[in-house]
Amino acid sequence: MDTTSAITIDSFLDQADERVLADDVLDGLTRPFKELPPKHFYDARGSELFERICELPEYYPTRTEMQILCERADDIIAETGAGELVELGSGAAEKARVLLGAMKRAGTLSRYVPLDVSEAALAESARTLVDEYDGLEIYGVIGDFERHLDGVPDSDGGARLVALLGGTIGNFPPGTRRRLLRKIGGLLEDGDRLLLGTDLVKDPAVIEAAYDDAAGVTAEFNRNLLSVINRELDANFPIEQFDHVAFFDTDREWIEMRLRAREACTVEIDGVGLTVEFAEGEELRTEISAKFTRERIEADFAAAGLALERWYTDEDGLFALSLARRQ
Ligand code: SAH
Ligand code: AVI
Repeated sequence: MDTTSAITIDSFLDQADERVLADDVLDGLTRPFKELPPKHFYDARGSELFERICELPEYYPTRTEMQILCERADDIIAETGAGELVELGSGAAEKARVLLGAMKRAGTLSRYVPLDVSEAALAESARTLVDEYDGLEIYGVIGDFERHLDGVPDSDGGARLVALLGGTIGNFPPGTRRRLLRKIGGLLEDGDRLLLGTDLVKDPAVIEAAYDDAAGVTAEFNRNLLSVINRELDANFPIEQFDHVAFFDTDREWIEMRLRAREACTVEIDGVGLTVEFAEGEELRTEISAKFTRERIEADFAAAGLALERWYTDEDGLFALSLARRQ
């Protein structure tokens, strides 16, 4: 554990966790349809590329969620009385800044608990925030929110807000999503609230443009997954031979990102002793990003033992923030 003045950072990622990438690769690349979980995008370069995605004109979720938060943060803090913010998948913590500002104005601000797999993003954001908010205590958790929610410290006594923003919940398929929401609900005591950001169903062309931008940043972000595997598992993916693919599945109402092999190739992944064949045109699924309706969110909450209390959206109905409590 690393403690400097107001910042404590606790890491739950150790050597056993290096095996997680190895196991996911071994598992995902030997399936009949190749697939890898999106959490492996976020090494230091992947986190930087995600920050660039957030600035793209086509990628509406970040600026829309930010706009809703800026308009509603004071209401959310007045409604919840929260003084502690626990943020899962905190990234650069830009949105936390808005909520912490509202807590400061309300006179409740006490502690920020970011949790992220990306050590680089977490350490950098903690340094910036502690300089900005006098007296703020930061307890950072480097870990995987699917496995390390136990690493979140007990509440500091006041009401707390647990946030999962950016639409990250949409990166999980329905069953995993509900299990994760149930586990997150376990962090809530009476009076605590969950703040969940979700992207909403809309014109597929708008969604597809957001995941296939003209500048090619999302394509680079997608291919970065192969760089992570090459570096961490001593593999030889010919990265530039893989094309970025993004399409909206209208039945499932999610967008999929894939990487398509332009030519047949054989990849050696020495770190797991695996040889993988890709046929010409074969695709590897790297991410799903589900788009929601209010009904779907209410159903997911009910299945996870949560109840929707407040629903905040923008005037174009692009994105929503839901405030929920334990049932
Ligand atoms: N909340 C920020 C960042 C969203 S990007 C925003 O709204 O802009 C998703 C973030 O979640 C990244 O910082 C990534 O490193 C983190 N992340 C993804 N999967 C994770 C997991 N399983 N456990 C912990 N963090 C995860
Ligand atoms: C982090 N997550 C919610 C982003 C999303 O929109 O699903 C990741 C992303 N993938 C491509 N662009 C952004």
